[in-house]
Amino acid sequence: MRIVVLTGGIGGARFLLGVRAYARETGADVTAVVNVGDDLLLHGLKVCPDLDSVLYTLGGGADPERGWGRVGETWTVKTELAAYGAEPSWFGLGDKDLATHLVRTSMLNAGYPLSQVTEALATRWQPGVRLLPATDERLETHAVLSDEQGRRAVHFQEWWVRYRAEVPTEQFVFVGAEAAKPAPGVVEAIAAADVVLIAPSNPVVSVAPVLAVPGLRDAVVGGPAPVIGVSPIIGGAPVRGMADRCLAVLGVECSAAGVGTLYGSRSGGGLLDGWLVAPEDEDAVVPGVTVRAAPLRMTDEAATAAMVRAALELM
Ligand code: FO1
Repeated sequence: MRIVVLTGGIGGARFLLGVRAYARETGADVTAVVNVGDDLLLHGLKVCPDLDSVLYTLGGGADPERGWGRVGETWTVKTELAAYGAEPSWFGLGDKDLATHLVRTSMLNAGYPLSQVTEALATRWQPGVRLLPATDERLETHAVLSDEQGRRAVHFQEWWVRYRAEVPTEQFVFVGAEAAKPAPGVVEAIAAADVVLIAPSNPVVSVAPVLAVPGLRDAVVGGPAPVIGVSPIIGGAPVRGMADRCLAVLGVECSAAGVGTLYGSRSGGGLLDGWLVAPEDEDAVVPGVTVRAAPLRMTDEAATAAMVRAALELM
């Protein structure tokens, strides 16, 4: 079986642990199409948080408490930058993590596209799934704020990390999306897939920027494979992260039904054929979409693989 997963964020990386476990059991082939909207240029370096979360999580190098960055990290460079008063001081790169950004940036500066750079980084981490950025082009999620300083756009990371998503926000924009193309292999993988899974990632700032790449959404919606989503909301609260604050910006209820309805049914011009929700949300109704319930807490790899099996039973 060929499985394509649209993913982003730490929840998405942890979901991939379960997809990989399922694939190891069954011989399935997995391609992860990863959000790049969180990416930023910092101190001259290209940082790709969602791609790195997948590499580190599947490669056994992620910090289990923070979820992002490397386990056993040290912060000498961050301390030295602070001593120079270098900004931004609200976003920290660990010493081990920095090596990834140095290698990536050198390769990008040498002319390699992000997809090839990611493949090169994956030779070290051996994630066991094929990892593709949604696009090789620069695509950044920005938040449009409206506060006492007026109306202005800030990078997603400033909104998320500096302001903890607690500033009056009008909308999100995916800067560069119109000119972006799906990375090589993305549309082909979707066209050849037996199923497309939407990871329990943040629908607004992880999945939406992936689908904003022209041609990518059409490949999923118009493709032959059933599209099954897994709810990132359990009992009205995000499994992790701040999806509640992101959904509030869109005026969407923070519930399994709310997110399912935001994605919409494929038969009605939306995305989904099936929607997997937690037992707490078994009464959720998404018009035109088959809804099933199964435990959705990704407590360990076996529990996450069971989630994946439950999602695939919706096919
Ligand atoms: N999150 C934080 O809350 N504070 C940080 O200083 C921070 C640094 C950072 C560096 C590299 C990286 O790959 C991720 C980092 N994150 C940090 C996590 C990141 O902001 C978000 O969790 C993701 O972008 C959301 O998926």
